[in-house]
Amino acid sequence: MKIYFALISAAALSLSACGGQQETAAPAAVSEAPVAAASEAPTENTPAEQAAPASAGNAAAPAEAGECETVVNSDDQMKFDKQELEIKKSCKEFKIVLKHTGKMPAAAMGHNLVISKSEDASGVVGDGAGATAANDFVKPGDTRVIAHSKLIGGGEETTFTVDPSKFAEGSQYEFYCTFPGHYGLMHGTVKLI
Ligand SMILES: [Cu+2]
Repeated sequence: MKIYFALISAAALSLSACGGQQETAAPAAVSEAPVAAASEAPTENTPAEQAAPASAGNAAAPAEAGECETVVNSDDQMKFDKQELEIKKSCKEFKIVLKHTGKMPAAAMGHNLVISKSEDASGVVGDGAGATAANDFVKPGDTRVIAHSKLIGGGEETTFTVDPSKFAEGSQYEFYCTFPGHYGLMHGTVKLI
């Protein structure tokens, strides 16, 4: 019996010794892995980082024509600084930068810029109020909307683009803010030039 116990305890010792070796071996293997991954990662990223600015530069060059871009300011007094927004029809896409020069947050004095036919404005504004701030006060998928910006608060700005081919000859277009209660002071005419 003594021999039997001795064998068992010897087996147990060798098992625990074995487990101990594995435990000490495992962290060594793990600590090697991140080093290998980290040393590989930069060599993979470097070519991608070099390629990105080159392609961005090429794409930005033709779109940088100043005639296809305008800035509209809005403020804490619930006003746009333009009563008329000129959009050049010959532009492939027309960029509009909306700035909020005030200090009030979007929840209290948020502004957006929405463009539609004049006859559709009241419907877009009405449905926009129900769409809530989470949807920038524009009903999702509203086909009456030619283009619209995000809702912004004081100190923020946002840029969006308009496709000039979406404006039909002979129709009247407006731009306005759909934040509830703002349309009365915040609307103007879109003039296609
Ligand atoms: Cu507004």
